[in-house]
Amino acid sequence: MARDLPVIDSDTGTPDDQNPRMAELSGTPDGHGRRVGIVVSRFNESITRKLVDGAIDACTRHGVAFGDVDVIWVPGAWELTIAARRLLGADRYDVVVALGAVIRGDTPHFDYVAGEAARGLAQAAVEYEIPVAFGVLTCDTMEQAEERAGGSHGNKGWDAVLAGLEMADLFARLDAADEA
Ligand code: INI
Repeated sequence: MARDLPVIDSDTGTPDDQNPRMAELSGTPDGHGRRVGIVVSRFNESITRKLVDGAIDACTRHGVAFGDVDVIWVPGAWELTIAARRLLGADRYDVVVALGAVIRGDTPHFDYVAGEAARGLAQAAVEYEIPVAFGVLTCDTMEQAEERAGGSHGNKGWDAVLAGLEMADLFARLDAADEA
């Protein structure tokens, strides 16, 4: 498969069929013409609402049409996987973005919810071969979550969209290289 990729000259950064050394390809977070499905949990909604605001802002600022962004709310992070799988199976989205906030309490509940959300979302992405961005905060305290939902550590909803759009663009380039 890699043999079919364009060969990039490592000195000039341009394709160079005469001097093949390696194939190098990456995507950019270009949202033009792309459809984004956002699944977000209501648990810790004061945090997740900020994540979804950041995610929508990232979509529209990177070229996704407002009408091509859908936001689907679920009760908690545990439910993110099954909702994401519905979106992935809908044949509508180029990217699915999962947003949530799991905050550690006094019981092992945190580990089950956070662990299964991560495992389930990763597995779904691999099965469907559609990027699923992981914007689920797993924090010890509410303060840490605030810092990552538009505070001193940025907005992980925004970051998740950028990663998802970059992967969608990369996959489009890989598809084009396969067909060339
Ligand atoms: N869901 C979260 O999204 N974050 C949490 O911190 C959390 N805690 O701590 O319990 C949480 N639990 C609910 C869970 O996601 C399910 O909605 C619930 O178990 C019903 O299936």
